[in-house]
Amino acid sequence: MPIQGGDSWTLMWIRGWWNETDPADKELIYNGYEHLANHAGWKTNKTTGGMYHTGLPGTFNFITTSFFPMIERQFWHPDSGLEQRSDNVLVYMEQFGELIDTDGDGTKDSYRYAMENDYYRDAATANLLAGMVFPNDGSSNDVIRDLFQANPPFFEQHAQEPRISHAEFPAVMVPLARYDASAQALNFQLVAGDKAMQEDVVELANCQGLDTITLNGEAFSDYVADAAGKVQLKIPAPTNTPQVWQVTFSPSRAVQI
Ligand SMILES: [Ca+2]
Repeated sequence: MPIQGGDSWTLMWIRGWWNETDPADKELIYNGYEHLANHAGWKTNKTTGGMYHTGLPGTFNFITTSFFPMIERQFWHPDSGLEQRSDNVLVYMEQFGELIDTDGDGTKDSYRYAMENDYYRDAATANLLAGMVFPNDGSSNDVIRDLFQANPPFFEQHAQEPRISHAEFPAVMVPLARYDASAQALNFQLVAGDKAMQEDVVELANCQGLDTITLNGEAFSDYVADAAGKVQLKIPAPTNTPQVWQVTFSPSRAVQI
């Protein structure tokens, strides 16, 4: 059984729509992962010490390798007895990382993984990002399946939660933003990007029932909130030291799903 680009594509996505009412169905896909994890096509790159996959045709090597972190996060678990390869895949891929200027203004605002003369630059970058988001300790095994098959669907579970709806990227960068549903708090950080800030506003959405806003632990009042839950925060110019923001909500805030 060869392992090529299409096989890896299937392994990454199949649990999203696969029925799995019969345990044998799940076992079948798991066997595919086991085959890939143990495949003789894995090689160690001499330059970086990282790991990459080789197969037939060789034009699929880069894209196949890029699928692996997301595949491993869906199938590897501590009892599997299989060697984990994701960390080494990321070590290998880092040599292809490059900063780019996506809007032509002379400032490099974005990052991607680009192997010279390879058609799968953007797809490989997307695959790697998908894999990096989730822990590789067996706690993410059902992430793709839950994304597509959960009831209510994943996007509806979080659609009504407070969030940042606008920041002046890349002048203002958001290294962290997470709504903590149990604490009813939106936590986020802002740092300076590669341009001077022109706007002095960051916009939030779904902020009905807003209670307090703090910046670095101090009460912050320079904002406008409307009845529709939109908030315009008049932020001080960000620096390389993160501004630590917290927005809290009254206990009566209704979370609609
Ligand atoms: Ca730019």
